[in-house]
Amino acid sequence: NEEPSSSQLVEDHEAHVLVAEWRLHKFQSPIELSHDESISHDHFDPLEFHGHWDKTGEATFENTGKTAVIRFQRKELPYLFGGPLHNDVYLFEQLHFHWSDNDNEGCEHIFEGKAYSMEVHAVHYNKKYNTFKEAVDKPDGLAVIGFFLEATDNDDNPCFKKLTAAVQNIIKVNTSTTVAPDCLTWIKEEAQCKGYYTYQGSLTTEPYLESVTWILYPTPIHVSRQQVAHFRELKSTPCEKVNIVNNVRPIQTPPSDRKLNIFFA
Ligand code: GRE
Ligand code: ZN
Repeated sequence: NEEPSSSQLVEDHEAHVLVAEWRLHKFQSPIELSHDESISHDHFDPLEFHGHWDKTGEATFENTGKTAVIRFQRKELPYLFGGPLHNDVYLFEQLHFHWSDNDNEGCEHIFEGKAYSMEVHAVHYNKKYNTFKEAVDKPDGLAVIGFFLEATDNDDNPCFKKLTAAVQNIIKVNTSTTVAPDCLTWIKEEAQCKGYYTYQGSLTTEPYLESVTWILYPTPIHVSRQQVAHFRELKSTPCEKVNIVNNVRPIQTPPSDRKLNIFFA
């Protein structure tokens, strides 16, 4: 049993103060999405996906004890542009998953009162801040693309086969495996030229910073029940007794003047 160092105590204290301060703000995520309560726009700048999701360089897939996360090792990262992003370039940082212990819950945002089995977050940071760390507390620091996954009785979704197979290599906490970079090519196909919901919100994990432009695609992607079940096998502690079976933040009630926009394709 190690005593925490004084610098660790100071850091923890500062982190708690930061969390308390941010909680006073009113842009917390996730929220419920509803078509009728959104401002609709028929015309929109499509979100542009640039860079090569599928070329050279491997990706690492890691069990962090809280989620499963994919990062690229290479320097040349895919990036986002256009849409609601005010002409800034947002570089890919990581992609991670949220899920729960059953197929009827597991997403963070709720769409028209319905919960899906999982939610995928592709986290990007504003290039003008140079690093994710610098960007994470800026109001225009992050852009996160969210997709819903819905477990069905159908066969495995082939686009996710490499990923769901790789999940079985990172059962132990803090282990990682390499995956082919083309395991994320489905993102472009699912998102390009489709309409989306967008609003200003926060991280859904500590320290809940209000720095995220959320871009959410409402049509769920179908995967098999087995593909979702693999994620529930991941361990959250080294003693291997506890699985990651709920990494979902509950819905946050937005203030009445919170704006939610829908952009139709
Ligand atoms: C998360 O940890 O779930 C997260 C991030 C960054 C942006 C959004 C988000 O790490 O939900
Ligand atoms: Zn997330």
